[in-house]
Amino acid sequence: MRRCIELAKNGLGTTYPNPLVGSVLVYNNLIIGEGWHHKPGMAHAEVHAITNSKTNAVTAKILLASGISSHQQLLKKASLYVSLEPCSHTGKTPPCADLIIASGIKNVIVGCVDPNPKVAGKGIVKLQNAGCTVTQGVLEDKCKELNTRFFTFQEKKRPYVFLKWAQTTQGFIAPATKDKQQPIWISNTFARQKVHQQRTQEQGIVIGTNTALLDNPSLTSRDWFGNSPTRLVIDRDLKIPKTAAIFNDKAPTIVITKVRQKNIQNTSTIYEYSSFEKNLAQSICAIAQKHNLQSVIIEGGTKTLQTFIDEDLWDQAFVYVGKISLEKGIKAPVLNTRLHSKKNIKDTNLFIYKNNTQ
Ligand code: AOF
Ligand code: ZN
Repeated sequence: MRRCIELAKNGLGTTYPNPLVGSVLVYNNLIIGEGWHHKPGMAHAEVHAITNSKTNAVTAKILLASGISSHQQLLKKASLYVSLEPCSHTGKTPPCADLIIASGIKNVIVGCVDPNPKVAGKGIVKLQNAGCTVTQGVLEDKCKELNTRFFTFQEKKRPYVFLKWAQTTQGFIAPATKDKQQPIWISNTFARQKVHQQRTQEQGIVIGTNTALLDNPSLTSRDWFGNSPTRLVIDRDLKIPKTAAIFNDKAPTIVITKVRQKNIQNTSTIYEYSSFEKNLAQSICAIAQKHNLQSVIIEGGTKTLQTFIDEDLWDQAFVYVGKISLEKGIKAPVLNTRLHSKKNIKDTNLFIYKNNTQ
């Protein structure tokens, strides 16, 4: 199951809206096939594992050395491990449970139940009704953790929320005044690359009006290969000029505003109304949910980040602390949470917090 999780992680950033899933086929303690889900609309992990077993060198060796006559006969004696319950429904692809049954596999080991209401235990029942032995809940917590975004989205009906900011050791996220409309770099280039890597793994990225006006960020993934997230910008009174980098054509942008705006079809900027009276973070999450964004990074500034902290609507925080020194500046948000872990990225420290109340 640990290998299933490892394989599944290869799909990080490309499986949306589908979960990360890995699968391993085992005979006599030897892996004879493995695979993971790559992209929506493409084969599920179990399909890859079974297909891979046909051409796997270990399978060939076993068939030569044992009295097992064919790959088909070998599958009858093999065990299939999968980090998420095999699906029972026809979506973009046929049900994996049907394939497993048709392949003659009798022993299936499942990490966790699929929270998708179309599956939700029905895959396991289908296998059991066909005479398969199903063992459930192996490394269950780790398998759920693997798909924490998918689970949060399905069960809490909101995206998984990451907070992210960079601050100086004195606790400033930006100087008090700036003469140029661009970000001041507090963290080092390696940390910045990590930030861009994370952008390729998440579906949405949120900033407030001041950040758009003062930093003019484009919020795309330039320093890492992969998708750029959908940009969500809070612009209550539509103050951000159309020439701002956030409106470039590199990714879609959702403007959260109090001004009733008509959406023009086939443009990459979408306007969504929010009353701005209370619970703004909740309103942003509802908009992200509506657009099927399973995870969002709250990128700043302090006011926007503090809104999510005050409404207790966040799951993980990434705080980069860089070496540069600022005499005066804009204070970083305040998190009253115990530190979860810390990483050193050369001279930038990354502090990771997890929200225990969620
Ligand atoms: C599995 N194995 O590797 C994955 C599963 O539209 P489809 O056919 O691709 O179905 C997507 C749903 O299937 C997805 O929402 C989730 O419930 C399940 N994903 N199931 O047996 C896999 N990725
Ligand atoms: Zn499936």
